[in-house]
Amino acid sequence: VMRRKLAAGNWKMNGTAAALPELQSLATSYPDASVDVLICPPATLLHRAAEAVKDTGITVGGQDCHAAESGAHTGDVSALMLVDAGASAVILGHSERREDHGEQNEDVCAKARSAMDAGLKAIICVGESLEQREAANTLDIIGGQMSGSIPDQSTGENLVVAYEPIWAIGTGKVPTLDEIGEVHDFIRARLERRFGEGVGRSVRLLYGGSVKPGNAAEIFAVSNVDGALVGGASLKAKDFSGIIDAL
Ligand code: G2H
Repeated sequence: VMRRKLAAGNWKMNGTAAALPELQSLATSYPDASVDVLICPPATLLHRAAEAVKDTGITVGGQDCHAAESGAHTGDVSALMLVDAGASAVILGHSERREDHGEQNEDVCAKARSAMDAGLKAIICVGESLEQREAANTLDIIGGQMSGSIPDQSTGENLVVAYEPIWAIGTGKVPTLDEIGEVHDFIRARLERRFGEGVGRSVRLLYGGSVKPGNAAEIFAVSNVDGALVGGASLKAKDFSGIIDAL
């Protein structure tokens, strides 16, 4: 199976209209589409970001969505609203959502179903804490998050899984390449077991956590790493370009 490489930028709670020129400069650097480039800005910027990259090889996505299509949920945004704003994907179950908003696996799963029903790719995040890694529970934790957060309707088209060890997020610490490979091979095997080889092998797996231009190439060379989910280094076109070029 040929899996298209994917570089996904997660701007988190960063960016106002002043960041749009940065996005435009990124867009002019990637007119061809040999790899997929996705930027997930804050919801307030999504529509303008979509306009800024229109007809380029870059697409935009959300960082979360509500599980319901609409209704009395003050402050929330639905998957349909993300689509309406121009999104092609949405990040779900990021550890910062799990921590800041108490999101559980079943919440993430409900959001993912809603996203997939709306035609979005769901980038579902899994990852262990430092405590869990030190107790040698990493694979159990990842397995549990996968069974609980990934919906049955998943396909190679609508699902991307991002492995983000919590202790590597924004800290500059990165697991060894062997550690990344072990988890990615495990995720691949679990997907194949649950969805069959065809689907299991076509789902893209991203590594996330302190990916920088300087370490991207070695991480992308690890088996079953199909790209990256990038936080800090996605905010500047120059840094993110360095990562895209390493794909
Ligand atoms: C992990 C990652 C982006 P950073 O959260 O999802 O952030 O690259 O800043 O570690």
